[in-house]
Amino acid sequence: MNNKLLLLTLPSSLLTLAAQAQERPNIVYIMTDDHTAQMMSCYGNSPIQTPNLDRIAEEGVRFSRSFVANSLSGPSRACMITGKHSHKNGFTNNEHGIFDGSQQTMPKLMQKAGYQTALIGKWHLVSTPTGFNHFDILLGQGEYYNPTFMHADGTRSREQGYCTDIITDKAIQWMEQRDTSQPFILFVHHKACHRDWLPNLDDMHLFEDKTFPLPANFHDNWEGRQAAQEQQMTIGSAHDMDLIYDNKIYSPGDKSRLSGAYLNNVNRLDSADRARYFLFHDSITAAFKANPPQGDALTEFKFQRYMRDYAKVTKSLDDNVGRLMKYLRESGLLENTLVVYTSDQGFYMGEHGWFDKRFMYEESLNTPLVMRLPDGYQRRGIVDEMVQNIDYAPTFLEMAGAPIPDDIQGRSLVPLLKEAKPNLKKKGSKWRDAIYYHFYEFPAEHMVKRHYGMRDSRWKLIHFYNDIDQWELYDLKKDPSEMHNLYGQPRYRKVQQKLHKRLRQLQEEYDDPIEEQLKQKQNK
Ligand code: SGN
Ligand code: CA
Repeated sequence: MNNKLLLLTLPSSLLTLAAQAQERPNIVYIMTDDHTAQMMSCYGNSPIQTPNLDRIAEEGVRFSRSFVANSLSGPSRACMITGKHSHKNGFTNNEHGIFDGSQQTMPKLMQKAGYQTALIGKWHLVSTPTGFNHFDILLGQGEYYNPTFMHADGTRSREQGYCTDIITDKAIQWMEQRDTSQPFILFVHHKACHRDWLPNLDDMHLFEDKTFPLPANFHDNWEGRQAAQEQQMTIGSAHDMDLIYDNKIYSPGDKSRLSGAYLNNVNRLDSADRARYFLFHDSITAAFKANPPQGDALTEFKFQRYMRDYAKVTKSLDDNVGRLMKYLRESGLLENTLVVYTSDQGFYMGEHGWFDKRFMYEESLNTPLVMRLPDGYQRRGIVDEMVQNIDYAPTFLEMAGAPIPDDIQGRSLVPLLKEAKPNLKKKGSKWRDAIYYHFYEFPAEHMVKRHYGMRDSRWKLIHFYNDIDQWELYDLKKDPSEMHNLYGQPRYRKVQQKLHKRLRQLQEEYDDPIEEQLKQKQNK
């Protein structure tokens, strides 16, 4: 039977479904780990080039104010997969969390709407993924070299190669053999650029003659910010940034807090590659040991090594995103596909003297977000409206033509994306004026205290609690690097009051019980 005849014989409900399947966009949702906007050239001021990521923005949109709800991997992933803040989805921190996969999630709702769902790469939510027709995931944080994957049938295998390449290969393979009668959503979730920034061996030599500029506040002394003073994520601290694990300064027999972890990771390479890896790093170690830097010079040496390794890992990531985009282009899928590129949070590239994330300060509250839009979505260029990772779930659902359940807390971005010039002043289409944030993982690695807060287009109010009770207030217009805590200064009394009120409203709107919990604790 030819196709036309086949269509004529199908009942009309099936015909509608078939037509819908063709019209509804596919979604390729690429998410990286710890990739930050300061290291993505379309965001400006990046010391490295990311041409393939930039191209997504050039052909689509780039969000200039894209935030997470909780700047840590598992919690961030739980927010995006449920469209809800951490206190609602229950996964508040990496160290004690197991994601309750029986709850409502976006992949399950997408399946219900007739989408095929697949997840490749980092998952990090501990429980077995639910709502996916197919998954192939890294264990926990995953490994850069010859990583082990857990497959959908529960079996595990160690695969030969570099993590970012393998995840891309698997994503393409899945699209090649998918059921083409249905639209799909594919999560491509990389380990790159997470600590300990182990490069693809072919990229090891890159950036070695580059000197990265120090951020202006690299030598911040955290005056007026107690939580910042008490963190453990400082590049200059021998405890926080490990010369062996993080900076790869190692000769056989050397030991440090994290040297065992370093060797475990590198020893995953087979012997020829391991020899190649050490041959390269031995010369850097020898030069270091011949003339070991001290004090600030040592801190700056560690910064340069950190930046180079991060840049190498990011180069491979950008190449692989290019490879995935080439596949989408050449297979004819691109025009009707929403391609999202984002990260689970931002990262400090030496700002305040730090690496890692967690704080509600701009570098890690922000996360890169660019999208190439499917047919029928007209918006292009920079989107300045404040968006958050709880918005992805409702966005994907609306694009799929599926209903958005009332208990989802994020907002669909479709109204921002549909028209070239959306009218957001119209009654009923006003966009949000502030976002809410809450970080819980304390006491824990890096020792960033618990805090919550709100940010609007100009101001930020943060409350650090648990073992302290400290407020911070920043004027992002005058002090974008958040060096001057204005809280309690008489000049800012009015604005402070206004922000407190808005923060309270946000906590009520999102139903975060923290204020009541703190009050109860005080009364005890
Ligand atoms: C690991 C890292 C930390 C990092 C957390 C969370 N330490 O524990 O530096 O903050 O992951 O990162 S390491 O010694 O194992 O490298 S997250 O992105 O997964 O939340
Ligand atoms: Ca992360």
